[in-house]
Amino acid sequence: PEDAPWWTRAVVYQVYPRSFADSDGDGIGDLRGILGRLDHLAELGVDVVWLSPIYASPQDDNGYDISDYQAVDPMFGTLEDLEELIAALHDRGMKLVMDLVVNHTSDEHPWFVESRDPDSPKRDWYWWRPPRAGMAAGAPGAEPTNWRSFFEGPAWELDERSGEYYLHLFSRKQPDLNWENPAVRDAVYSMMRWWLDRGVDGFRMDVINLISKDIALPDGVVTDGLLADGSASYVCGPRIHEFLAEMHKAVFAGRPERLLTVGEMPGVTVEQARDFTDPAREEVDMVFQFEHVGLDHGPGGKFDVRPLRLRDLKASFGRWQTALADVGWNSLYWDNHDQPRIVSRFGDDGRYRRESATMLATVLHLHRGTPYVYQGEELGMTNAHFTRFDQYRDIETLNHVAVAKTVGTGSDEDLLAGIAATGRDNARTPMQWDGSPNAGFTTGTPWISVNENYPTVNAEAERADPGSVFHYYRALIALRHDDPVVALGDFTMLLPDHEHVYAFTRRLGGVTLTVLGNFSGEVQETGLELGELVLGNYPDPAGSALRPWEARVHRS
Ligand code: TEU
Repeated sequence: PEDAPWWTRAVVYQVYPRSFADSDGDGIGDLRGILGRLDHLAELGVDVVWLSPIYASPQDDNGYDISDYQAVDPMFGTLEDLEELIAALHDRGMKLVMDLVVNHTSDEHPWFVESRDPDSPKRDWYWWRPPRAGMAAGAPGAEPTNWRSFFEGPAWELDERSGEYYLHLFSRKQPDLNWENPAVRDAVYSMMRWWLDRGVDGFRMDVINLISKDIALPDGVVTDGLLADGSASYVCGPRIHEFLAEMHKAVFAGRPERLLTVGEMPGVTVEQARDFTDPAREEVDMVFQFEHVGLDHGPGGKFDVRPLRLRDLKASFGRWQTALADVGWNSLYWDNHDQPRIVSRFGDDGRYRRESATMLATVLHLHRGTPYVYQGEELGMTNAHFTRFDQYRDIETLNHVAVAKTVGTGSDEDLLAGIAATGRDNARTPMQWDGSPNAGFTTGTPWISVNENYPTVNAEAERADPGSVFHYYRALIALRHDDPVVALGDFTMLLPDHEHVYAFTRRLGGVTLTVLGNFSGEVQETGLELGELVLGNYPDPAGSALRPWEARVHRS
């Protein structure tokens, strides 16, 4: 129906500015580089651009450690460049969503610098605690809780000046803000309004479900070694709904234009997501959940990679489609700057790169929800396939390698295999624009190596080939814009137990779309009766069976 929010028919494109396009030859992408590539985004047909952080930052976690929320880091350009980008996107009918990183700041943010002084009024803007009772500051195990951080090691760092520890769920240069303090919340809301007043159209909210902690700060259950998973004390904590409702009232209420808010929520469940995205609760429009991107993690965590079982993926996505069918809304993603590239992860990035990339895109984009396209996904860009430790840049990977080498778990070969399969740098190699040196990304030395396949996998080659991944994504995005069944139809999973075929229907107003995806390199029978072919990733008409990595959308 017409009264459905605009983002039910929209597709969002994520730009990772550091790796998108470099305009000044310093080897790092920047805002003027993005300005020079808007034709690509317009031709793709996306509606919204989500920018990963471009704020002032020491770049400890590539900008997810912010030292000034209202300044553009000189490496990306100026506030004027950003305002020019906002205007240019609006001129083309596109919107701009900023990345909001307010669970933590950089330790170089003036708020934290001041907070280090135990007598400052900002002391309580962060989580400061004395050593564990009866233990000396700095002694092993003296941290206030036994939680491990997402980036290895304890989640508490001792500050000699006060002899107290501060909490950092991520790196020690990313101290957690204390959201219990209303002064912190007011400062965040004021900054958000400042950005909306500048014409920004919404926010992607970084780990926003971690901002409410159990103020008792209890220990977690130790499973291996000294540190524990403390997530029960901070994932969707006690006041999370209260804080998001307060934020909505303080920042978004009363603003005429329809804005977009998407909360990144590691560990969120479908039940919780129903509440977060229930429009009546006015918290967020949609969330990024993490179930499907955990299905290939073994008992050792993300770097202990196991093959995907398609039935697990269908069960997970099916659960999310069912749970949010009548209340709330799904986001739909394979790739982002934290995930390996999907064509290498769940597809075949060799012989069947084009077929598997377009099959994966078809299955995702035909679900009910708002699809997110990560830069390069529309080109079928693949994992980096790095072979040496010195090619990696990401703090998560570098810390993982350092700890693994210290404790001596696994050979270098195993370690390299794990980070090559699932390291975040896979998504962070430069965007491949053309076959010229450095794939047209920079005239300088890129901050991270360009993928060696850029001479064949690049936007110029994709644009020239009518059967390319790029043109297929254009067709998929156009289908969502044009066909209300794609945006608003219901969802029914078919063949739930089939090991290799993903099949489902979408229905609205008497129209049925049947979507099929072959997640294998072999021919697969489905036995399904099918209507007219709306879209397919093989050039010639389809027979009854699905060819290797074939995707089809039929209408009846
Ligand atoms: O990611 C949060 C998050 O959960 C990821 O760290 C994820 O768990 C991990 O990367 C999977 O391997 C957000 C940002 O997207 C990420 O880039 C930041 O590093 C992190 O928060 C801290 O801001």
